Amino acid sequence: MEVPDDHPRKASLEVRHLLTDGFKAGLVAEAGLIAHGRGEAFDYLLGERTHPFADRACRAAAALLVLAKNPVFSVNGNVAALCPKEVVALSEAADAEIEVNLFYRTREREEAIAKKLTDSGAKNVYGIGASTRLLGLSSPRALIDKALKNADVVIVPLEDGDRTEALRKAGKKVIAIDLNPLSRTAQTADVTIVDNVVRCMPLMVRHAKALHGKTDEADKIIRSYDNKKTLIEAETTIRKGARPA
Ligand code: PTJ
Repeated sequence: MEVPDDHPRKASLEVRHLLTDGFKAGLVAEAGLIAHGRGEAFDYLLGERTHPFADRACRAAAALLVLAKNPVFSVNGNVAALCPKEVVALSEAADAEIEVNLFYRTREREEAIAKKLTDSGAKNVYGIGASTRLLGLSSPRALIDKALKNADVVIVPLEDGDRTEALRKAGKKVIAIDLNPLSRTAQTADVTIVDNVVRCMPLMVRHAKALHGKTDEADKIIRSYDNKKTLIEAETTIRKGARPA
């Protein structure tokens, strides 16, 4: 359905339609629609805009990617439906591999998501039929492609907290994108971007391109970055309620 131009919630409804279309196309899990609604509520309280704390986190995330040897981008159904082109752009800007990693894992969804990503320009998509397990995690999210087990930095948008904990225990740095600063994922990650994935992905691509090859600068950014401060600023902003830009 075409949303009329003068509808006050046009942008939000169009993003919603990406999810419902993604559900019909077999990319998004039923629970993914519910997860999006939760995200929308936090986004509303954030004024549906990118705050300075999120921009700083995007820059710190880009710095981690510049310093990484084997970065991996974990993609689930919601992310594939919302921003497949930006996933490809960031993976190219950061020399990161892309893996499909699902909570509600079926072969059909793995393949539909991989196809969406290759149709959007991805050269390689890992994780289809993955059989290696990440220790300390019993959900299907534990399955990783053995080609990626040496990942040192993992980007996990819209994740469950237990995978982030397991990745950190395995010695990996985790970049989370989560509109809820109180979630276990947000609290456990090394860098948490409290912003809508559709807004912060283009920003991360810009930061990753600007920092490409600048390891000294990236190192300086990481040393001065404080994720606890980001989370406190995000929670304070939500509790006060931010106005739209
Ligand atoms: O595709 P699958 O099978 O891997 O399943 C994916 C879902 C999303 C169903 C699964 O990961 C899940 O249940 O996620 P949760 O535990 O509901 O967590 C989703 C988190 O992402 C919540 O904290 C939401 O606030 C947040 N969120 C939702 N939409 C967005 C978001 N954060 C950033 N941008 C969004 N658009």
